[in-house]
Amino acid sequence: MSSLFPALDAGSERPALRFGDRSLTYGELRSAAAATAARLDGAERVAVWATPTLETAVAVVAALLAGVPAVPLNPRTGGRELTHIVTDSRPALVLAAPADELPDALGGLERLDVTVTGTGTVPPGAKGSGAPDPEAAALVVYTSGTTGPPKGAVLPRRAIAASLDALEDAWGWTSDDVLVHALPLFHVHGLILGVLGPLRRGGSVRHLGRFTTGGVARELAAGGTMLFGVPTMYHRIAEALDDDPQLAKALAGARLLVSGSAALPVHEHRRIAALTGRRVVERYGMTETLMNTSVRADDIEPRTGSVGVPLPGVDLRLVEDDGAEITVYDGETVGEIQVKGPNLFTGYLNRPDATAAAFDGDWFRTGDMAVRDTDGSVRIVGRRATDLIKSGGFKIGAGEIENALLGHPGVREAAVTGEPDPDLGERIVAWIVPADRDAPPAAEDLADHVAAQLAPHKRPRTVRYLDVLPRNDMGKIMKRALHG
Ligand code: MCA
Ligand code: AMP
Repeated sequence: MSSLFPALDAGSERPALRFGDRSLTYGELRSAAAATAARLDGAERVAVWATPTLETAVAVVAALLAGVPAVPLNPRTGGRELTHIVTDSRPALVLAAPADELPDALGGLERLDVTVTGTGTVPPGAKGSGAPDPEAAALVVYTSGTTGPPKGAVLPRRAIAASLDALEDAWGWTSDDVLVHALPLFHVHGLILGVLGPLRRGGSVRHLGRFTTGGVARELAAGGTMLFGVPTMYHRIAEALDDDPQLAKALAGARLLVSGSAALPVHEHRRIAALTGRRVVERYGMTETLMNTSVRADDIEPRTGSVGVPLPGVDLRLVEDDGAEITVYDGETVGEIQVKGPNLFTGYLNRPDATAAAFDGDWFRTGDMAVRDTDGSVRIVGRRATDLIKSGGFKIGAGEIENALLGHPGVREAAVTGEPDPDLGERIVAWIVPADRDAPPAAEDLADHVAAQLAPHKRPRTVRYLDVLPRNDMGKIMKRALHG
């Protein structure tokens, strides 16, 4: 397999990465990443403390050059989840920016400081240089399931290359594109699409550090051509548009506005189109599959509410509950989306059981329910598992939050559901039977507890107290009976 980043091999004075007021050209990135790569030789796997900074991008590129799989860590992850991830993935080192303070939960993990001004060359024979094995693991990205702790999806180099090249085709993505975004760098969206994507094309990325509509307006007005965001970000943009003509002008001037990670509600599509004259293009993917479908940039139809057509190389089918394939494209018959293609992961780390359960033969079961319109485009209508919540574009398993809540001394029983939220898409709601009826734990206490154990985005936004949880004859909690 050839290099993942031809433009990096060439090195040049062209801009590659900009985070705030710090930036690197391709030549500088090559040199800095090679310096770090040289220090990874022989490591089996490394963790990256994935703050939204230049150092994280350099660390991940370094690991790819060295051919050492990288595990991006959410720097806000709490003790319990972090312990799980490092115990499961056993990184030899954690790569971090020199100023980062690392938590105790990383245990005795050796640290390697990543500098963006380093100079070096990749050692000859490094597994990531020359003609690396396309099946070799590039990244291990942790993702939540309905129950239990997150699982590490092992993503080979082949999947990253295939998915990014399919998007090149769908979006006409070139080296002239300047991508603007503010996504976190420990998930596929922000890291693979948002950083490795521009680098594979030889274009550039400007990361805002944290999301603000002002930052989006500023960077798009100053040469940004594409914007990537989750629906919560587009919702906040739509809210700000009325009072911010600069934002409307900046969006109107962009070449492509892309939304993903969750469904963008039709009314947000319409508000943004009405106020900017630009439509937002949706693409559909998953940690395990990278990108599956997208509305094409050159599509002349508006496609509101559609995630477009399967990307080049991706086979997609809809399947009934009994396993029968749906062959009609009638915009009505609902089935589970299954996919296969070079974009797929190789499996969950240390979890052959979960990997086997995720496949139907060669087909990966996404758990997403959809219909196909008469032209073959896909419309997602829901999810098979009600115990998976998408909040702010993050996938969160109800089970992991319930387990964390049950570890709080004031909680006797707990159930977690998702409720519609205009900003987050879904809001996490905790239903609690207190250990002591007369002294229930405060909602804020429970939110802090979950944030400290798991991650802040997994904290319940609403807590409701009950005397007893509704259960069926088998003792199973009947979540559908829980209503606000
Ligand atoms: C609040 N905070 C707390 C607590 N309460 N911290 C600790 N304990 C608490 N009890 C802090 C937060 O850490 C944060 O700190 C601040 O308060 C605000 O938090 P929050 O309200 O949760 O965040 P937000 O501002 O509402 O964030 C919205 C967001 C975010 C920016 C849209 O949800 C986001 O970045 N989403 C992106 C998700 C994503 O990338 N998904 C990709 C996975 P501070 O203020 O200091 O920050 S899906 C994927 O990859 C697939 C392949 C795909 O299809 O894309
Ligand atoms: P994750 O497992 O965090 O990578 O999230 C993947 C899930 O996000 C998918 O299985 C879908 O449920 C959801 N998703 C991603 N993109 C879209 C989209 N454009 N529309 C609806 N759902 C989406």
